Amino acid sequence: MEQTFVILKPSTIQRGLVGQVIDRFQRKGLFIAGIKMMQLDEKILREHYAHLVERPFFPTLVKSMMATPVIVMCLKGKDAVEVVRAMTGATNCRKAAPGTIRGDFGMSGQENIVHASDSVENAVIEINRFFRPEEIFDYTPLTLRAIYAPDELD
Ligand code: IDP
Ligand code: MG
Repeated sequence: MEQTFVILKPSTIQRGLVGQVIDRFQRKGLFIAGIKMMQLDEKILREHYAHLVERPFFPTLVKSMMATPVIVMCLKGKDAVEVVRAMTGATNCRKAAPGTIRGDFGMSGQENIVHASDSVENAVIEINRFFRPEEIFDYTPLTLRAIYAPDELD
């Protein structure tokens, strides 16, 4: 099954929203294949946000992402990348639709609760960037057969 990568950003840690955000992913039927708390540094953020290094807000973004440790997660499910991006909502929380994580929990463009991989290719790169292979677990949840129809599990 497909895997995607999520970061619970420092503002989410600061505001005590960790449980509520993780609960949404679990309620949806996504499984946690990996999860840990870690302190990000400038090196990993320059790789992770390489597409933004030239943008004027980049130094502020880096500082914000290093403000506290973050929680990184590898979530698993059918079409997990697309599903999690849809649950996440638009980048700017003020524009994100109600019902999405950013739409329900935030008011900021920068402090937007979560990062979520934007493609299957980037999900693979990001999981390998933030996790060691032995930190990603392969197990079969008992609820799998209740969450999916048989032909969706092939
Ligand atoms: P995404 O997180 O929705 O994929 P990206 O364009 O990849 O959006 O930007 C990465 C992160 O950089 C955003 O989640 C947000 O925290 C921050 N960011 C993006 N655009 C802006 C901006 O215009 N001002 C401030 N921060 C921004
Ligand atoms: Mg992005």
